[in-house]
Amino acid sequence: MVTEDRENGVLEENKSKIKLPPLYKVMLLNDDFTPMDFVVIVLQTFFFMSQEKATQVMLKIHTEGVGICGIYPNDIAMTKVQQVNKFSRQNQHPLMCIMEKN
Ligand code: TYC
Repeated sequence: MVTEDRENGVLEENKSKIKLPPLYKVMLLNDDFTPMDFVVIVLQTFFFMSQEKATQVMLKIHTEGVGICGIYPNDIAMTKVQQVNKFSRQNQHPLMCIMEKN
C-alpha cells in the first residue's frame, strides 16, 4: 500500500514485514457408507464443533458432496487429515479427509 508521509510529503511504500503462513482448508468428502453419526463424532472430536454445528456441517457434506471442517497452517492441516483418516480406517469406514490450499 502506498501512503503519504505527513512530515515530508514523500510517498512511501508501507510493506508489513510479517509474513502470514499459507492456510489450508481441511475438508471431508461424502460417501455412501460412513454412518452420519460417525461423521458427527469426527467433527466434534477433531474439529471441536458442538453437536448442533457438527450435524449442520455433516448434512451439508451429505447433500453437496464436500464440506470445510476448518482452515489451518500446513502442519496442523496435515495432522488433522492423518488423524481423521486413521480414525476412520480403525473404525472400518471409508470416510475421506483431504486438504487444499485456501
Ligand atoms: N452419505 C453418508 C450416509 O448417507 C453420510 C456422510 C456424510 C458420509 C458426510 C460422509 O463426509 C460424509 N450415511
